[in-house]
Amino acid sequence: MATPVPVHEPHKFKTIRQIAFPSIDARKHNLAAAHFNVFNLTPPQVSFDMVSYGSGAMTQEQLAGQFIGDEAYAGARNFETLCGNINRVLGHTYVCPTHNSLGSVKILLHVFAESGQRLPSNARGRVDLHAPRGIELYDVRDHAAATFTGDFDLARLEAAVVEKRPPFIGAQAFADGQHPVSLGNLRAARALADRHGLRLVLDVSRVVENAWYIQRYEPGMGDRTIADIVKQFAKTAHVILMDGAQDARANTGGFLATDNPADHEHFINEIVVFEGLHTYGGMAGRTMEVLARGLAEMCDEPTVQWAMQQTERFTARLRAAGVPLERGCDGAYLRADAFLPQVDQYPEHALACALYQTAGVRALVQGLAGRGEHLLPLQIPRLAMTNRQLDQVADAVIALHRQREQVPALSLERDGQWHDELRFGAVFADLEPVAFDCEPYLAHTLEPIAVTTREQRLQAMREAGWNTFLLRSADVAIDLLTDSGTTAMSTAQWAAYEAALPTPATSSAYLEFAAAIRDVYGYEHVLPTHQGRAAEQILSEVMIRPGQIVPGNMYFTTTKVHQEYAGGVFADVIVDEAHDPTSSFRWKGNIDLAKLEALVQQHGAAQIAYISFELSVNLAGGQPVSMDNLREVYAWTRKHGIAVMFDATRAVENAYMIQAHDPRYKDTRVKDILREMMLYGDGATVSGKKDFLINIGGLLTFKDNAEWAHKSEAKLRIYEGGVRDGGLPAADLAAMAQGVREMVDDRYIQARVGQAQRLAGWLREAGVPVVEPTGSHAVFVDARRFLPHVDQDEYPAQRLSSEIYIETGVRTMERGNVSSGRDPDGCNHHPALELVRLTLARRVYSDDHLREVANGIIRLWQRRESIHGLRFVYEPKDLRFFQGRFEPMEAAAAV
Ligand code: P61
Repeated sequence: MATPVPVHEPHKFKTIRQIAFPSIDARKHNLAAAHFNVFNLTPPQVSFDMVSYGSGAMTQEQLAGQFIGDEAYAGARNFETLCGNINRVLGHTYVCPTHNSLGSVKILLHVFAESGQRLPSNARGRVDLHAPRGIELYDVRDHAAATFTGDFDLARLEAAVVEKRPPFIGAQAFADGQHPVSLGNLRAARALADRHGLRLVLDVSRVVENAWYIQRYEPGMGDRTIADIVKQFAKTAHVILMDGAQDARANTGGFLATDNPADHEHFINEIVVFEGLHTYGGMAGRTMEVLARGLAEMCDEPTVQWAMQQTERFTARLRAAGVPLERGCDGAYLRADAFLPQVDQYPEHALACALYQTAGVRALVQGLAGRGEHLLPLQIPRLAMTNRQLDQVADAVIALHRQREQVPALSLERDGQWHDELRFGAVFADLEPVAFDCEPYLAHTLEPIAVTTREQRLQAMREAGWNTFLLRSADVAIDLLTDSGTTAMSTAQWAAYEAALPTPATSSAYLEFAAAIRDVYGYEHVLPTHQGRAAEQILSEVMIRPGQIVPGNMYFTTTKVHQEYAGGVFADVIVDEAHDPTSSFRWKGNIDLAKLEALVQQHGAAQIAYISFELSVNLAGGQPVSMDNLREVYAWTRKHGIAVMFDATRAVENAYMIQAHDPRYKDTRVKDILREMMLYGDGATVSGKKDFLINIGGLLTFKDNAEWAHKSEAKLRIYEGGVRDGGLPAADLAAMAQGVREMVDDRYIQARVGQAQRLAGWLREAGVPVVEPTGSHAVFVDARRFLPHVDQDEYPAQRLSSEIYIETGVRTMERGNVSSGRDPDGCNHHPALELVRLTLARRVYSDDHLREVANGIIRLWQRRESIHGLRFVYEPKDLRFFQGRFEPMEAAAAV
């Protein structure tokens, strides 16, 4: 049996590349400047570039390979790796590397063919390469074939071979991107070639996608693996050639390979003339490594099934709406002439322009013009897009199809032989534009996630003492433990990281970071720290006199510990609604001014160290503070001479909640909302591992008080590092500076918070009790209502988080009785909130991952009575939730 289609990506996003969303006016301007030929548009002008060549997401293994290029002129190690992998995956012995498949074709034709010959093939696309050389491609594809439309018509092939005496027979896996070939037919073509003493030359650039068709549709092949079929398929030919930028997901590269040493010798004799040397063939060492690793990985069964599912889904959605198309191996090939029957000249260009105008989507027609095909490919960049994005692109095409009659023809202004040469003029029609609200980024590199069985997970949970903190990441499929430091960095952040110049003095990266903070917060003094708790320590030591009260809107573990270490006493002043998981009050992060007032009455203003004001209150469920509350608290503190210190760890998320739920701010950019919020405070600590979109880093910042900054710097030197780096390398500072710029992008933050809202919605629909309203960084499941039969001293949230892992491979975090600890008298605190936190890493998971998270939890909900409690078998004194170990009550009862 073939692997079932995975329900979500078998990987997560490791790094991302941001997408631009030019306005409709900008798009019109760009189109005119591009002479109405979308070939002339550049990526920053395009939202979704629907091309699959060299645009796929690499794995992190491939990316790592990029850094171990052996750039020796001769005999590079990477060449040996490449040869080994070609041999293993494709079964051919002798390898001749080339710079890409054009290089391979160049060598091939030079060695075997000459002008005036006719070459039978199942593919026509390569006519572009043959015609200019005076070699005619002769179509012998079986046009009557039903599924394997790329099969040879063997009778016509035989006739062609006898009559034309071609130099060889050309074959292409997934011919022209649309026509899969059966293994049986390819073998028959090979037999025919052998009978006539000819070589069968096979382009395997899209062999994986072809193999999927064989596995699915060719009788008797359903139980073979993709890897097995790929090898059989490639072995069937005398000579293979491959373009690295297709199935192997390199950005370039290629090769010819054969088992025939004489042919190989011919190839490598030409290589020195046309491509390079026989051990690099026009590829950098790193390219050979990326290609070699891509080859080794390209047959991974779940990945292939996932990618092909995307193509199926995309084309099915378009088809269902009546869009005329041919299904390709990597997307939908729109039939522009049927789409726009009113346009008789270059309908594919008219369609491409209309699609760009309405949606910023680029579909590219390439090669020789005037072939009379009028197909406009909408190819899916391999593994780079989510289903949510693909659905929205499909919907943009469907929206255009509905207004197809309005799409104008283009007038030819400059003719040419090739599509990229053409220039047009046009008058814009009033086409209804389409807006996207999907993730504003693509996957750049991928990281595999664990695939485990239930038995393996149960075993892992036992070994972890029923504590999700003690699980190995390698055993976790979807990790919702925390959003702290788990971000996928952008390519722009990596670029800054690489470019940063190290120094223990003042780095340019620090200046960039400080400028970014001044820009988004409006605060003058910028002190980097290695992460949030380090900033909290310094702030507490500088600002708290022993015995002083520190009022705060709910505690956070590390914040409270540092306040207490400095001699302060934490006082909770959050509104009562925050402690009630069923209250749907919108601003549960607010401070109750009456509680503040009471503290001043009781202790006097001088006894208040400062107000510790957290934005998007983590332990309340990621609950926002309203702008009104920020203003009121600030005004109140001005009367009493008390400072306001924000925990701005998730301030951007709070700003987004204000935009989404305070009608006065619905048209204000998140960046401007944040700037106003920060006006109502005097300083802030930040765990940069959240909002700042980085894996490590933190910040202590003051609006204008130079004395606090000076005192803090003295501590920074002792605890952290230099005053301009806080112990962070310049590289991390540079990535953080770029993250600060990216975090205030409205589309990003909307997509992020939208994920939490959708996940909560799916759970709520099924009756699973979740904290209301849903916050911004996480969804909190209410374990008290989920497991009402489990006593709070048997740790229902801890047990529920363990069961979620065993059921689904999803890791979550307890935030309840275990986290909150014991009173001095030894009794558990019994907090009002007994929760399991499902925390969303930034830019890492898709909706499909989260849908599966919801499904697993819903299955548990349906059998909740069978779930019991836990008891401690090892209980550390401080912060026991990190390292505590448990056993199930039922196990304890059985003894
Ligand atoms: C988290 F179980 N948060 O949410 P640092 N302030 C706030 C945070 O959310 C925060 C810090 C300060 C974590 C990590 C974590 O008991 C725990 O950069 C609002 O982690 O030092 C961290 O920032 C501290 C999880 C921290 C815990 C402590 O997952």
